Amino acid sequence: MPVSDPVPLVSSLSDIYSPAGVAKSALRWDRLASQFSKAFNQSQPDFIARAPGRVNLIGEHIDYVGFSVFPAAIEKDILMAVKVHRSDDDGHSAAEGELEVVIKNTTPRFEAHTFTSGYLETDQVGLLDQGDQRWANYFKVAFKGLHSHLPAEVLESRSRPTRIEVLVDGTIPPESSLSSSAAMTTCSSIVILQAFGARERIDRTEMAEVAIESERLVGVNSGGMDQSASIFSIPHHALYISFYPKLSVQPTRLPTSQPEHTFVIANTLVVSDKKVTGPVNYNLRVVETRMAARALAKALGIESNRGEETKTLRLVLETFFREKPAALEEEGGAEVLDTLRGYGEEAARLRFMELASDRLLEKGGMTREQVEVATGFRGKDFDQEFLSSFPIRAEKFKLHARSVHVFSEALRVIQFKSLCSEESKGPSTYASLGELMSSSQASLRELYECSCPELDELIQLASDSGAIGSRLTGAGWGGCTVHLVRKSDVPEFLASLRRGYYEKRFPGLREEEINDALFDTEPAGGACVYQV
Ligand code: NG1
Ligand code: MG
Repeated sequence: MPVSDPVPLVSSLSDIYSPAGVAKSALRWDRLASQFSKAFNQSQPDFIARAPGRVNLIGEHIDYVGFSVFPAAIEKDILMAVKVHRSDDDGHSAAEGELEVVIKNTTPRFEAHTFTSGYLETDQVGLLDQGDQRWANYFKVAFKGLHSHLPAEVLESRSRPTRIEVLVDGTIPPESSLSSSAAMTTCSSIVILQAFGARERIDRTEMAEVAIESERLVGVNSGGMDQSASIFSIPHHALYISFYPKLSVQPTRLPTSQPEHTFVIANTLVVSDKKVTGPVNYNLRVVETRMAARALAKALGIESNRGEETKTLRLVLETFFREKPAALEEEGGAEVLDTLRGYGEEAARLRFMELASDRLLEKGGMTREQVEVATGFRGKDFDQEFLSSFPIRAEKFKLHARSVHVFSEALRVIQFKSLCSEESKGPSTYASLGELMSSSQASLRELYECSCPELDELIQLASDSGAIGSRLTGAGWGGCTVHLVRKSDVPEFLASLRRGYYEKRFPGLREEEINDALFDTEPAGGACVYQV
């Protein structure tokens, strides 16, 4: 399937759910349509849109640096049942020249929210603060982001929507690193495109780019993995998503589509809300990688070390090898050339940069003054360069550790994908995949410092219970873990995690809550619209 097509209408639920999930999902879709009638004056929805969450298999904290990642969509998703009222039909008209959006949720704790917007400007669509209506922000940012991409004749048309009614039903646990937020943004985007009759006019790449930009409006300086995964996924495939030189997606059939192995997701049930903790974790990491990029460029003697070309670690790599095309062979050393023989040029360059970071960047925490010296950005320049886009709070910055993680993780993604693409896979392939997952985890814990005691405990327990490889998935500091497990071992594996983690730490948990936190997964299809 060419992945740049407009979002397709699906013909059957089996196109988007694994066989085991279809019956259950069909029930849920029907129930949502009748819940919609209750919520909105006995009317029927016109369509249901869907966007899935994702599990990232490998490639953590490198999307915002510009390196490729390897996620897969999961069956858990956001559904939105939608009815669109237009100026030339019923009496539901908002004030002249205004669109009204009413958005409700099947989960009572997410309060209903209504907002209005002009058709030609979105100024009145303010962002909400904290509170029980905060979840609706994602719809608003999607609307704001897409607005300038909607064709003028659509916005000015007599049949433009005057009121959009939305009922949201989500099965992705919020703030658990399975990307509920990106699924909200993505699903909202499809709803808006469909409501304005613009779905065929924006291809999926543009949609993903807009969704990525939009989601930053909630205050997290995120990369583009989650929205892309939600938009492009196809069943049984992981996606090799590249951001450089531009967004591109390569579906890769997973080894788990052969019967012997599967991925299991286990949620620590520790909630990690980046919108609250961003200044001391996620957004701070983004800034540390930017500082590392400037410092590394300077240490490598890159001429233009203050321009756009060295803004991220990805760009430092590109610029360095553009200026010194022979560096791999001349200064690479045996380790680098070894990587080159196994995985090609890109992998060898990553290894080169990992070793260069290790050699050239100062180890341990650096004060602002030290970072000023290392990067050459001082005083106001420093504020402008590192502190102006998102607020952060830190006494010390760790450039060496973050940079070594980024380059080594980017290399592991290439190795992982290459193993998945191998024609014949034997036990040693799975062992290698597992090792890559485990070294990713070690790097995230020790160098990126985004694990937490519960993640470590669950991962240790998984390894003792027979997982071939285990790691945290998503941003970390809580949320979920992912494990590669032999299918025949799954029942015992689940039982062991249940006993050793959930029953111990959360004794009151109900059966369905445990099943919601601990489950095996097969990659599901991506975002779509389903005409009711
Ligand atoms: P999660 O954990 O799903 O919020 C976040 C970012 C990704 C990526 C990962 C770490 C958002 C929306 N997503 O994912 O872009 O950077 O962390 O690899 O913030
Ligand atoms: Mg998120």
